[in-house]
Amino acid sequence: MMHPFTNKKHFEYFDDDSKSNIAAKPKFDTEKTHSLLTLHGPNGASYNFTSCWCSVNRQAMHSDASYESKDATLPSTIHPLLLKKHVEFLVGYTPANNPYEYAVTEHLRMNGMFWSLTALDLMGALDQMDREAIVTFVRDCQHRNPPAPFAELEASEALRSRTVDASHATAAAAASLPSQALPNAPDTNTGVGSDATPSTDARTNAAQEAARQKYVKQLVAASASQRGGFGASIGHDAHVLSTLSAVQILCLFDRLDAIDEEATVAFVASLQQPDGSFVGDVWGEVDTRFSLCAMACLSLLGRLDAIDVQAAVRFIQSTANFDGGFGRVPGSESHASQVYVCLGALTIAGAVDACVDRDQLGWWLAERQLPKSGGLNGRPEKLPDVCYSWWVLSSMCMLDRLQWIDAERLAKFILACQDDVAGGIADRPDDMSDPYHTVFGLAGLSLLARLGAPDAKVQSDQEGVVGVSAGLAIKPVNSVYCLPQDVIDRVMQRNKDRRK
Ligand code: GRG
Repeated sequence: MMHPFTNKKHFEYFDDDSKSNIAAKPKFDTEKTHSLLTLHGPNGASYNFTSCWCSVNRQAMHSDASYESKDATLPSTIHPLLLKKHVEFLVGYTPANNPYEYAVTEHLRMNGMFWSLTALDLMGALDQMDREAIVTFVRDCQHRNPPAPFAELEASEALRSRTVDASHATAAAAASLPSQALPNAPDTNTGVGSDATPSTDARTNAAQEAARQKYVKQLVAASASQRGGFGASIGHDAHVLSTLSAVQILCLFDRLDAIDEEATVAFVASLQQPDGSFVGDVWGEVDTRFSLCAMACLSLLGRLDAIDVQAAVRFIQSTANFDGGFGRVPGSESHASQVYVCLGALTIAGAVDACVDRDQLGWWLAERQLPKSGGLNGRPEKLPDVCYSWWVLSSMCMLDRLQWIDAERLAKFILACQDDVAGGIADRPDDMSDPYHTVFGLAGLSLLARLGAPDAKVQSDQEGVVGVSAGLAIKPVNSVYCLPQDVIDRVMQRNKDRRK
């Protein structure tokens, strides 16, 4: 039977401290809870109700054995931190060893390199990689050349021989097609390559010619606006995410001099919209992720002055929700990873206190810890995942509320996700490890070490370390940029010296 939601009963529950066994949490603020219940967010009352209900259930889970939450089960044996194995795993993550993964992740190459290289640096093993080869690859991913003039493309035989489906002959449709779509534009005779079955009537030569010209113009515009940005791999369209990863990699290797920095700054600044938001690339999607990418990139290059920071802050503020969290765009659901990007951007702008209730958001983030496994999820009622050890903990650091997490239990969860045979860290115990979860698991452990582990005995081979002490075997990580703190110190000093 479903019980109606009765505030009184739940408030009695919260008021009784003996029923809560959540370690190191703040005493529950009944008044705040009440205001949460009665606040009207952009998504309406029922949404508020659901979200608060999750909070209530979270408390109830601790004493009600009949309540089965979505959670992971930890194995009976949890290994200590397997640093050597993780280094071997990442150094050996080559196209030869992983041909399938390598082929299908080309669009993520720059990000993947950032994850692996950062993880290696956090473990003190960056020197095992070929620095010059990597810097050359990154440099080759930058769109450096001015675009070909329209007349040249217009006359190009390859483009002239292409016909374009007349059903796509609108500016809006042309604008929504990525540039790579052009060579594969649907064959007007067979319809191959097109989802639609175009009517023969609609395919007049004039319409096709107009559409083709629009494609070419679009290509020229796209090409022009990509200058200075980085693609995920050589020949890929520029995007603010791969641009940030490229800059982060160059910071790791202290080689920002290898690229055209001014062009990068101009590319990133060109992505800001009049409302302060950022698009990721020429195709126009807006997301608070892109705000962080742009602001982190420009601050690493010492050029935040190239954008309207106040407008960027106002846009991020507009994505705040009634529960204290942030979403992708105004009105979208709070998610821990979006909280990270928004807090990161606000931290860079020095605007956290002006925009955030540290206790309310800190509480929502602490709520992400699951009762059985100790792992963190990204939003209510979802499974734990090692990557949230980064998105949630880094956010709690930025709020100065890291101490609200049960560090020992989270460290145990991260260690339980290690692959003791192949090396690397997975999302959950017994899943397959990968560089993404490896870096965010290690970075999470590094943040946990900030809470201190008084009895820590870091062994000389840096293995055999368990619990929160494991984080002491890893370099301190910066909670905004996800780079080792020594790298950030060096980069910020470089920016200071250049301003002199
Ligand atoms: C500087 C570290 C760094 C990153 C750059 C792009 C970016 C900034 C951050 C990405 C933040 C983000 C949105 C991460 C996605 C995290 C994630 C696992 C999302 C999956 O969502 P669902 O719905 O998973 O598949 P849940 O866990 O909610 O079920």
